[in-house]
Amino acid sequence: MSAIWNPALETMPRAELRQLQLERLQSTVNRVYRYVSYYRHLLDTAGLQPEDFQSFEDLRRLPLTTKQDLRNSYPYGMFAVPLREVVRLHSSIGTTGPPTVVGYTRNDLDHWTDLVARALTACGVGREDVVQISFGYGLFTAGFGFHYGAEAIGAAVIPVSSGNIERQVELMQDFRTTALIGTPSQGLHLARALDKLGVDPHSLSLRVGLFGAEPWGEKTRTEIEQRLLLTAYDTYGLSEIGGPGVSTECECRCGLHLAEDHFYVEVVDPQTGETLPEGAEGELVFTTLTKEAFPLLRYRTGDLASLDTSPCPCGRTFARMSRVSRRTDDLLVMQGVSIYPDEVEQALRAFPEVGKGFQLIARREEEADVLEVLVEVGVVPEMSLPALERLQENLREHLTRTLGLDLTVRLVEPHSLRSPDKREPRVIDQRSL
Ligand code: DLL
Repeated sequence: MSAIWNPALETMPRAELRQLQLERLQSTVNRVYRYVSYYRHLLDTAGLQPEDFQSFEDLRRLPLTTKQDLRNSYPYGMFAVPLREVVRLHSSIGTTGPPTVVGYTRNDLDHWTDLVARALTACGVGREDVVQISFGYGLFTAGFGFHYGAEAIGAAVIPVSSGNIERQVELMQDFRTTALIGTPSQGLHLARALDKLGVDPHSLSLRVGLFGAEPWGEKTRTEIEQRLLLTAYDTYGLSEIGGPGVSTECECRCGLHLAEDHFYVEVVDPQTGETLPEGAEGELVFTTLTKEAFPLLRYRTGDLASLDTSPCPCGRTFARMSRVSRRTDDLLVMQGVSIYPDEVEQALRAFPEVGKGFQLIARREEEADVLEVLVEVGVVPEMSLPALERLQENLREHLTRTLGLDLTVRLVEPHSLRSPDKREPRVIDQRSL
């Protein structure tokens, strides 16, 4: 079993952990009541004062905070410190509305670094490793998040960022990369690039990979492991809560350990908002416990998972969450037909000419629901206009038959919906707007 970065905290008895969480919750509530008008208003409306928070039951009396609440406060309305105390800003990828901006104080950055260091250590990455970070650096939290964590554990960091796949392969060969960090799609993309360039994976030094920032499953894990010859771990996070480092698998790979000393996690029924018992699948809801610049109470993620607090062979006592395989906003019901994006993805696999990205857009036109499916064209080969029109019509026929619903298809540019740095939502439901 590999080392534990912060054993005193990561293996703390759960009763002590609860006490620590409660104390940190009380100080967070105090802070947001004083400095964030949105939360002051929320507490006042619920008839709560900060000193009323004596248990997590009291927290549950507050409504959930949503992405829209963050958007309404764009850019700095939810910050709990003045800007002069903020030393870093990141932003989520804007899709339908203004993006969300997250700020970090010096302490926030130190905590974040520590969380990522824990995650890397849990996956067996250490100071002997050469870590290639293939996540984008920039406003996206992933590149910088992993960068500082990897430096903290003393690994040699290659900040290559995303893109330029040939260069990625060259660096893996020349710098003898042992640990690869990126999205699972990039993992597969690299595997294909090795094939194309005729590089034998046995000639590389890869042994471990941390993959996340998008849903993936055991099939993809097996494929990445077999083609890149490494052990692949799932790592989860979201910018609103701080970025990567929120939860990561340990070597047992039986769920992702949540950094519960920094976050209080609930699973709620996405429809009613009611807290669900351990083991039930529902929407993950996070309350930050140590964040100074951008604290959030009961933030609903839209990610579906379940929790498990049973002992883990690795010795960590932090609860484990299941993989996030679906989002609450993923299911689209139209004319009584339930449409899952996974189903569409599978149907599109029959067409080698199309790329990975697609988007379902539901609209209401003259009292009727209509569905438009945007489909990315693949990068190669270049197609003539008549061939594109034929493809579009074939896709329409195939999807109409598979989904049992009339729809239109529109082809869009390669990578315009999905690329290593960009993930448009797979479903946009404009009917309720
Ligand atoms: O993706 C942070 C991150 C970076 C996590 C690197 C892991 C590795 P956002 O851009 O705000 O932040 O996107 C967050 O991506 O709510 C999930 O829906 C999805 N997501 C992130 N990690 C996973 C994962 C980063 N391991 C949103 N499995 C989240 C499934 C994931 N979905």
